[in-house]
Amino acid sequence: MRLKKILLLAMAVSVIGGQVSCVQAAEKIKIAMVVKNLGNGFFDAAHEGAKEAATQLGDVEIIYTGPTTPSAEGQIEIINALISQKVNAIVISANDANALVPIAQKALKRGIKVISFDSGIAKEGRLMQLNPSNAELIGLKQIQMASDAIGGVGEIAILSATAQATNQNKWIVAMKQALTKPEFAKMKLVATVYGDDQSDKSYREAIGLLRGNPKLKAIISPSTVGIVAASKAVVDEHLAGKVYVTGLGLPSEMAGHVKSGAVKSFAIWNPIDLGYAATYVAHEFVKGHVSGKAGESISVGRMGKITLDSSGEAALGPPFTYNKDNVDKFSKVF
Ligand code: RAM
Repeated sequence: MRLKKILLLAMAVSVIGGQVSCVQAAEKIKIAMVVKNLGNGFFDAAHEGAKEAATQLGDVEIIYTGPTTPSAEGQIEIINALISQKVNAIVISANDANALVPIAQKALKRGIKVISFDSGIAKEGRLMQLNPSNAELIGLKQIQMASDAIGGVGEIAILSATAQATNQNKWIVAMKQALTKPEFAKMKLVATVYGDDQSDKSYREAIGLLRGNPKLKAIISPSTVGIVAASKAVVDEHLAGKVYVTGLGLPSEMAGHVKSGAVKSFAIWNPIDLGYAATYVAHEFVKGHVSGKAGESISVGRMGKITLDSSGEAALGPPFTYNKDNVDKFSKVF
């Protein structure tokens, strides 16, 4: 009975003009989304977007996976397994730009389309990198928000994700560049620490920043995990209204901290859209519609088209700013 069912499902038998033709039911395109780590709300939202794209495309199966803590080693193991599973595409937010290149190249040699999104793999290990937005803009935006919160004067510190994260490292470079602008001359970056996108480590690092730098005025966290932990640390140390936290956060996780007074404003792009677009991109590569050449335009469903630059990268729109006036509304979305 079960066998009969399987046979019926797997084969469409049609009789055309006396001829019998057996058509194998089309297998779905397997797209694996490999995130920095599981249990991160940012990637859960990207997964939502991937599922939305898969539903629209109709011929896609999403395999959502990642290590429990954000490490390149964990992702290498996962990619090895995905190669054996013969997935059609891997869409990865990389924990290290270079350490993942050999395994990514192995996957590429087996015909798997490897695309990085959010946090990139070095050029030689992927067909393209999908950036959420422009890195310089993301850096400048965060310095601007810190400046607005503290009146442009005082010590600031950065609480990042892992020390190897491609995306955060690019944004830190951009923040340092922004700080050289005359309008930010009275702000001083006194420390950069790493919470590894883990709540407990980020919290401990934030407490360390607050206790070790009594003149600190702002903590910028370019990580959705770090910004929540830093806000909690500011509240727990009774420093709300004295030290301000800003950076990149999810409205759903930050609404309470806008109310607690630890945060005046923060920013982020839509992570659902990012996961959605990354899935469309992978589909376009698997279908052979694009190959990753500079100048190529790629269709990303409801989001229109994106264009590859000379480094094989493309970017979505600018980040959006949240504060007490709009955070509740958006906290229902992501
Ligand atoms: C964390 C991750 C992710 C980053 C966001 C802003 O969730 O580090 O890669 O894009 O923060």
